Amino acid sequence: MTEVTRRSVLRTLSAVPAAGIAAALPSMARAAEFSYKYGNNLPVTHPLNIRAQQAADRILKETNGRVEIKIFPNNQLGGDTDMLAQVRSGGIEFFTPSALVIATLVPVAAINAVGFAFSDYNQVWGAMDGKLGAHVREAISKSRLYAFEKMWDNGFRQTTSSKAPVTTAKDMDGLKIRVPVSPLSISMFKGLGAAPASLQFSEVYSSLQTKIVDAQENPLPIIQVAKLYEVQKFCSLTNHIWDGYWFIANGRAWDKLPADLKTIIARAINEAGLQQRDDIKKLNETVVADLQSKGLSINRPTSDSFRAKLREAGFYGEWKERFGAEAWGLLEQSVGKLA
Ligand code: X2X
Repeated sequence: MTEVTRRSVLRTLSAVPAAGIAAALPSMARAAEFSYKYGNNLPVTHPLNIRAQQAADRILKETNGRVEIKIFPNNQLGGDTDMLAQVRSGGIEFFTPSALVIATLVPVAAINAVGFAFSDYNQVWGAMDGKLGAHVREAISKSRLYAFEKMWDNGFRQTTSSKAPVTTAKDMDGLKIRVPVSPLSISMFKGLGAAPASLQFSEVYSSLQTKIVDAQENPLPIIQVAKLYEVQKFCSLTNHIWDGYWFIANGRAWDKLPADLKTIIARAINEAGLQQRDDIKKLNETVVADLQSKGLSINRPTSDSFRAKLREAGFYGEWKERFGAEAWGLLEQSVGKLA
């Protein structure tokens, strides 16, 4: 602002009664009444960040500047474990943990990640937009967090390695593979005979580069945007877990919001989530060819040997018990009998 305009603004303001000052300012220039931070673990180019930014822009506009959401992508505020602690304490107001990650706090949230449970997206969205998702959201709310209704897509997790392709369960034997900070992932890869290590996503690229681990597992769009193909040679389409992100808010911050603002925010975030699912769906049509062109060698194993190995290891029986009959029953309503 130049001196002249600043002075003329001040002059104008001094002529306005105190209560009218805020109303006299252009709405967007005012400090927002609710200024919120949202942290996540993905690069800005991932559809989750693109759609979240659009939602934040829409929320600012539809609330006439009253609610501003600032996005901190790519682990800028720390790894997942840190961000989960921050959203609980109120250090940040929003976070998108993967189901695997929020399960360190709300164990039943890992139910969608049971190995080889979902065979396609119809099953996934039927369950997560239906009773299973509602069951998980209810459990999340008991931790004083609010989970928005629509889950965002991470994707079906695939296995990459610098050593060799994975064609059957035998190839998992002794494999040093990074998995998220997730008890279910550790249990599953141990069941498959691998040697899994839990690391924050913020450590994945460097740990593959320095060979602390040889392999990792993530959906293809993440392998693409996080450039994991630079430090991996083989990509085996194991489809072993379907993983999604819960968009969550700190419970106190959410409860404080007036109902009309809640409605605007929830609509913008849930609709952005549906668009983000579509983005991933479209990406999935081109991502294999793109990763191949970047030097990844792709193979498509069938799931039989992996399922058999997990059954033999008692994986399904153990997790049925850990999740409880109700959650397991809801999962089986969507995918059929598992164990
Ligand atoms: O950490 C991972 O692998 C990621 C990015 O997929 C999750 O958020 C679980």
